Amino acid sequence: MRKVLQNIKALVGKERLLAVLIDPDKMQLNSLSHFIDKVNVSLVTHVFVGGSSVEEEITQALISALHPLTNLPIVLFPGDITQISKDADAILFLSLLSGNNPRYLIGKHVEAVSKLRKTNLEVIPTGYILIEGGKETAVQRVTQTTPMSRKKHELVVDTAKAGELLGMQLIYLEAGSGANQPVPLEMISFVKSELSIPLIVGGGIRSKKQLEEAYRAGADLVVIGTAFEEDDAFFEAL
Ligand code: 1GP
Repeated sequence: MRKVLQNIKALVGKERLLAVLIDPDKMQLNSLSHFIDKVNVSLVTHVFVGGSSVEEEITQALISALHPLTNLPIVLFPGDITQISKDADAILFLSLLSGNNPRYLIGKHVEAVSKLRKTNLEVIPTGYILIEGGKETAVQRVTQTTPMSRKKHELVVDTAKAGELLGMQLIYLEAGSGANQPVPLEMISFVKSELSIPLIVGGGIRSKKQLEEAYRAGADLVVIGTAFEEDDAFFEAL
């Protein structure tokens, strides 16, 4: 399937897209089938797979097990090049625009190419912007970068726009997994109004109300991991 981005673009403004994030380090393979049964009958439209530091075989094992269980697009959301699996449908080729660490702006990408060459994955250039979420998150620790201030809307807007002008196909505003505070709604609105590419928002969204607010503010696709991981009933709540 090479149509993940095309489908997202086609659905923007028509359908609210929702990705469940599965961290291979946290998901037990023997719980996967039960979990995916719930995903398949929920509002979820995409399955994202990734974590901040996951060993190679663990991601591969999870994707292999996941593939026969769902028809939803499986999209890699990798924390590192060890998380590239040829059996997913697409990969978010993330450049951490909010940080000034060259390894996460371009370095890891160069390392990834020899692996990507051996796959048929749809590669989606994605500008990834980390926003303060009220606590230190794994992305911050691993990348050794500082998130952008929740108050500097203009700088975040300009960063997202610069990503678009560089040719990114998606912008991802991230408060970090398990964030205390999701990305501010006003910031989502400002960024959305400047972009002509789809906007992904994630991190710290734990209720239906917060999800709806994020969509209303302008998120095209929302990513939720922790709330699904911690509470099975969240699927029904949605
Ligand atoms: C993290 O945006 C995702 O990269 C999801 O965050 O786990 O807080 O839902 P949560």
